[in-house]
Amino acid sequence: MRIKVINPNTTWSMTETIGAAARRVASPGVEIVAVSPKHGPASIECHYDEAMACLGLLEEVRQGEAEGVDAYVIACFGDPGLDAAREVARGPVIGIAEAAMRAASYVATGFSVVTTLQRTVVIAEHLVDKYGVRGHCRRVRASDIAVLELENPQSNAYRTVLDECRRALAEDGSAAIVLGCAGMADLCDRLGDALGVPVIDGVVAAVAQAEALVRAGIRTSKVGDYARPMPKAYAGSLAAYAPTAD
Ligand code: 5HY
Repeated sequence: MRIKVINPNTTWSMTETIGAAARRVASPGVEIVAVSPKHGPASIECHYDEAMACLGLLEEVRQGEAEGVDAYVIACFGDPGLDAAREVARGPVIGIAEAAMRAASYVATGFSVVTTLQRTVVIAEHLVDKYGVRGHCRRVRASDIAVLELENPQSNAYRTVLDECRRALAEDGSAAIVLGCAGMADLCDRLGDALGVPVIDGVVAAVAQAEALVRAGIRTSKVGDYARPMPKAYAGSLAAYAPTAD
């Protein structure tokens, strides 16, 4: 089995962090291919970043289809391009936000999301409603750390995120924490040990769910709105991205 884990931002050190987390949970015999697109934002922290990251992300899915990839993980907490990727892919495509939120709902009656900048809170809030977990999500909080500061050993990121997690558990009535950034994957185990509650990293949750779906023979439906994109002309520099009949 081959699972392609796509970090839609172009910061390779974060892709390596994500790949390491994915490999720790993958079963023997499951190949994890962790990639970033060749072009796109260094980090995704607003709607514009998300939109611009989708082109490279979808190109990685298109290439994966030619490489025989069995499932995909979109390793960015906004789950950018998720529905479009599901149109292109035959296998399951799992976004880390959806995977983490659903996993949290299995192990606690209430969870808080702790993400990065305040302006990304609304993106996670929209996903809470899209995925139907409003009854479980007590609050989406920002730790007010920039995504790339998670890659900076001098940034004290662990302490910043830990303090916000502690406030969540004290104030929100939550019994679990969802980490709101793929770049937090390497903080997960330490945070869980310090907090004494389930701390869920979306990369791990998504890889586990993707692997389970592939083993169960469950693939993305090609009927309805996840059918393949219709062939048509794309003008200008996007011509190479035009959907084809194959
Ligand atoms: C992520 N951004 O997981 C999101 C987190 C965020 O570059 N990778 C990013 O703050 O939305």
